[in-house]
Amino acid sequence: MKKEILALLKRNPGEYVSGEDVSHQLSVSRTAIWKHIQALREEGYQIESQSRLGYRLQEVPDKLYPEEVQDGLSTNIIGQSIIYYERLGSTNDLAKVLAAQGVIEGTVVVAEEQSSGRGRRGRAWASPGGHGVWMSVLLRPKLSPANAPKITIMAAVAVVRAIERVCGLKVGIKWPNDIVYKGKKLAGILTEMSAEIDSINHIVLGIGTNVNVPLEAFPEEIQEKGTSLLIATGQQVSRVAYLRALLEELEVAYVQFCTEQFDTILDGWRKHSVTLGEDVRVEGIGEVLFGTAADIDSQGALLLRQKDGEMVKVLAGDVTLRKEDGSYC
Ligand code: BTX
Repeated sequence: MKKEILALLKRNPGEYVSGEDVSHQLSVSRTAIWKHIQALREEGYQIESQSRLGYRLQEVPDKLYPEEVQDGLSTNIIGQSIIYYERLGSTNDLAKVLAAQGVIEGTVVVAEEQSSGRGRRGRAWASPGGHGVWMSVLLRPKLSPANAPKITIMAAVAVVRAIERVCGLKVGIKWPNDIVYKGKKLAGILTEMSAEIDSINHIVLGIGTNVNVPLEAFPEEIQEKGTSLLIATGQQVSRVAYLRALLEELEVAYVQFCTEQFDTILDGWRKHSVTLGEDVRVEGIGEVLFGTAADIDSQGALLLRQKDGEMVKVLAGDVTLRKEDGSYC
């Protein structure tokens, strides 16, 4: 009922809706309306009330509430169910628990703040409250586990497109999972999988985007290497609009992925890559490789041309680009 009252107020922007009209249209008592209005106010909605005129929605809070994100959301799979928390350890961790409980594909977990946000290989992901979009999506592709790295590639393309859509900023992708702007990290992707030998049970795709994170909200050690849309554009970006765009772009890419149109995704990836053609250092699992990033293959692996001309395939690792002075960053 609270949602319906909010929707009714939104359908009448800038106008008063009388208690009588709400009561009549939604078949609810005036006392109940008042209680729901109070609850909405506690969530941060500014609703004016005038005894003869009724209620008027004045301001929507800057929160990633499901009803805000789903308002106008054009997806069929991703984001049909959104689970919202003010504060959570890690959205990926909760999504995994929910996956085991059998929630529907496309379920999204989002938190204003993460107290133990995770990156790859046990690294931490700074997730200060109210500034970013820290979210995870549950996917159940009917494919073999070998396809999982493609999900990260797919997500990177979706993030870049969503950013461009909401604020016009052209950002780059550094293989495999970094979204960068002027060499600094703007967003990161953590893909985690539960699988049998030959089939994926589920994938939890976690994406952290520094949307309105001011420099001082980053831990000191990240201030040098991290950036945000706010820092890059000098303007606040609507987190709700960004999350909605991200869910929509993810769905477009996911449908392509599931219908074997990965080449289309790869084309998008190549277009935004800041890695291809560069001399790089790749820290893989237990080895460090140097060479030129030649391409990515149809599985999302990086093809590295080493000095002796030999081409090696790298499935996972951290890439740093060679600068003019010979150092890597
Ligand atoms: P990664 O391992 O590629 O990057 C982690 C590294 O990035 C850290 O060691 C640190 O140097 C740097 N870093 C940490 N926080 C930030 C930040 N906010 N901005 C820029 N640089 C940072 C990247 O892993 C994958 C990140 C996924 C995060 C999402 S958020 C929602 C979901 N839940 C969760 O716990 N993780 C994912």
